[in-house]
Amino acid sequence: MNKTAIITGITGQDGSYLAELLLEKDYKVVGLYRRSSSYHFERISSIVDHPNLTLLEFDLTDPSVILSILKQYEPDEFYNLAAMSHVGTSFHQPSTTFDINTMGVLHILEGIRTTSSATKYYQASTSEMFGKNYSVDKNNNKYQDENTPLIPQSPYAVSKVASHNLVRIYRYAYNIFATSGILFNHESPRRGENFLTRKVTKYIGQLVNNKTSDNLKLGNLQAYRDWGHAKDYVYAMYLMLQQDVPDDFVICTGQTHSVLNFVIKSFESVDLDYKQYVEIDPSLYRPAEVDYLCGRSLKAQKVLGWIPSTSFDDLVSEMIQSDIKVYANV
Ligand code: NAP
Ligand code: G4F
Repeated sequence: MNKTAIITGITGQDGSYLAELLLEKDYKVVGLYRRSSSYHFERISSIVDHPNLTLLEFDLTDPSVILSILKQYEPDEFYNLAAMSHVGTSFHQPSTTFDINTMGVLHILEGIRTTSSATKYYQASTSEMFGKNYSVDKNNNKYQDENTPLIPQSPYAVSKVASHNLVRIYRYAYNIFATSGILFNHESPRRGENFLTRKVTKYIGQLVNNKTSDNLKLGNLQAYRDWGHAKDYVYAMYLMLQQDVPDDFVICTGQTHSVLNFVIKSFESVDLDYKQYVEIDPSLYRPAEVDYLCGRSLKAQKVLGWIPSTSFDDLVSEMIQSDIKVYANV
């Protein structure tokens, strides 16, 4: 019998890769998307007519539609990837961020508890939850893992800490299979255009094709991020729901690079000097920043058998080449 999985946020970066993965594994996938006044299925264009894919309109802020979908499908697995996922925006729209990222999670957990208690639930938790905090090993290396206490630094991160704790409580109080993946930054050619990596690679794609003469405006270049590939990370989500016991898992590469390093590498890969094109725009600085993220995924390696397969250099190169191609044809 085919398993049934519900994916929220199927139009996003991770949702699109996860849907492809589960369809390859013969799942029946129910992809939930929010209403839009224009077509927004670009990331799922290769699967949109797949016979095992059903697309349904919903909104994470509306509990009634979530409940009725859960009642109708009683899915084996539920991957909640929908979110207001931009950290900078969460400072301008804190209330919306909580409605979607925290109340939305509560609506799903309540729906599972009351109507579909055998469903395995995946929550998209995040390394942003560590905020200012890190652990230090005996060689003075700084890192974050499942035991590092959370000190969130943005409304986004606080909303995700709240939902992370809701998942933990529903797991223990109601015996629901609810797992949180604490994923560090992951990118791809499908990354949203207002996240740092894609903003840079999109600009280079336009520059190389003579489609822009503007400077690239960026904010803080001094923060460090542990960047992996989204395709590797959705495989980790799938593995988490194949376990017998729910738990929390950090997913990361274990290597960290500064934002500046990402910018330098990207421009160098097309033989350009970033200093001639990048301009610092103080309005892009965040009111509070997460300075340093570098994960340790020993638990995921041991329990899930998961390791990342894409290097930082390959990630940069894939994103640059993709955007050069995209803007050659625009
Ligand atoms: P993304 O590309 O921004 O996708 C977010 C998805 O959520 C989109 O499909 C969006 O729909 C949908 N959405 C937003 N508000 C909604 C609402 N009110 N109702 C229904 N759907 C709504 O994000 P991503 O990078 O794929 O990330 C997936 C999840 O992982 C998110 O929860 C994010 O917070 C979390 N996460 C991401 C990373 C990362 O580095 N990418 C790391 C850790 C955790 P539209 O297409 O209509 O906008
Ligand atoms: O690409 P970013 O916006 O990603 P950020 O804030 O790390 O959040 C992403 O990863 C989280 C996991 O840790 C996810 F939970 C979250 O949903 C999202 O996917 O910014 C990366 C860094 C930051 O330090 C930011 O201040 O780049 C810096 N930055 C500098 N200039 C910029 C810019 N970020 C953006 N988005 N735009 C800029 O112009």
